[in-house]
Amino acid sequence: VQYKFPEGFWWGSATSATQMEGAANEGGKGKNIWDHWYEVEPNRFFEGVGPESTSDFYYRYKEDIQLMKEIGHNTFRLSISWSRLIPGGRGKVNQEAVKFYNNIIDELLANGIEPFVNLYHFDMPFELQEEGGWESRSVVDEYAAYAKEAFRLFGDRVSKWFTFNEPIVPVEGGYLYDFHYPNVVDGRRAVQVAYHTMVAHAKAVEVFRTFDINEGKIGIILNLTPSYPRSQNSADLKASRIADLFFNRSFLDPAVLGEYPEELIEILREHGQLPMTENGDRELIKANTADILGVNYYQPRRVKAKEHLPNPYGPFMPDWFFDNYEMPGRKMNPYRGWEIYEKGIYDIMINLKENYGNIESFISENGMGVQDEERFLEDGEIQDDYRIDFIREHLTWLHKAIQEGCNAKGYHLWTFMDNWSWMNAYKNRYGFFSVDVKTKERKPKKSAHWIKEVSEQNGF
Ligand code: BGP
Repeated sequence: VQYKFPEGFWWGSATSATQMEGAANEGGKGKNIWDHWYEVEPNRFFEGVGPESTSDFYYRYKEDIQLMKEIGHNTFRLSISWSRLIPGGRGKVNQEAVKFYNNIIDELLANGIEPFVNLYHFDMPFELQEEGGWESRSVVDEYAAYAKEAFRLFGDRVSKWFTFNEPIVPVEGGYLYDFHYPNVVDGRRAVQVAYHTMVAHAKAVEVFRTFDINEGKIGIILNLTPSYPRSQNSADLKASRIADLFFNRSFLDPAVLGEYPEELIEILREHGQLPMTENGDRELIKANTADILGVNYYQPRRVKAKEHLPNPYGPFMPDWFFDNYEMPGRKMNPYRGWEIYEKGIYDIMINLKENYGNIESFISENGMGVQDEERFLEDGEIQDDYRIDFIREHLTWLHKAIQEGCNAKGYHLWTFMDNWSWMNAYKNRYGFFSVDVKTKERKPKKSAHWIKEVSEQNGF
């Protein structure tokens, strides 16, 4: 073994309720924005395949947890569906959901797999979205109430908690770039949504601290996209710094350091975009920082100085301050179209060590989406050597970061088995296991055997 990881390293994978559970209209679950959006626009992004059954984990969790164990997982991240636990988003807890999540947690623990539980993965209960979603301050309070229920119900057995997965994505998708419900393009509302999400995070952390959860930790999962400038000239550097402020530091700083970057506040103030706040928010955010940080890393952001002036009458956008830059010769995932830059994982970790108190962290998502993966089928098994290479290269950089003192505790692949996705239904396959969309049959890919070996020898 050339690359040995620290003892107790977390090997596993991640998923989310909407993408994996299925049973979207069963077990007393309420509607979330994805159920709704699919109902009204089934063909816009979803190719006519909705979230109603996805990978059917709701009914097959036992079998799936055996497969997790079989490939050496010692940890697994899932999310609780707010609209399943509390249909409508407020009020009464759904006992069928309690039973379901209890079963999963107990089954994982019985198989030596520690559950990492995330409270929110893009899935606002539809009724609360109708009340304004994250634009509404009362939804923030409902979220804190939901978090409290979850800690009360499952906190005796779950000790790793996360408030949000990639909270910037609903801001980008829902309020800036039109790829998540409610498909609004309005910078001011985007800022308000981002701010309220952070307040919600801090409130949930505050509630968490009132519970006596044995060695319990709470944190947040952020998709960090290191920002690389085209050149070292001052205009490119500035563009890259501002992109970093908007897309990384807008959540990373308040979540870990307890305060927003001064420069970000200045930019928003200058453009009249500061959000509405309440007395006490600043102290709340300051006092309730994360214990642990999940890092989702897929691709970097390459940035250059703005070449054309933005339309001054258009809505305020982060894009006023930079252009994206397609670096010649960059390595692309040929099967999906995202850049692959393995060293990004190292740069993120070094940044956390140097500027964020070396907070305890782990790679909570990293993975390679592949379209038409069936074409790699040989002798009944998908030969995903490209995925093995992808994981190995990223792990090599993660290993180097750990060698240099970074506090990285684990690696979770996105995802355990192929699942339904927000923008493209089943187009991009990511799993260690393939899933037949019709029969739901699971089959290991070559990478499943490989990761089993890696997890068992704690390195490669
Ligand atoms: C992340 C999300 C996941 C997952 C993944 C892959 O941003 O947290 O939910 O979907 O991206 O992206 P996609 O499914 O769009 O290929």
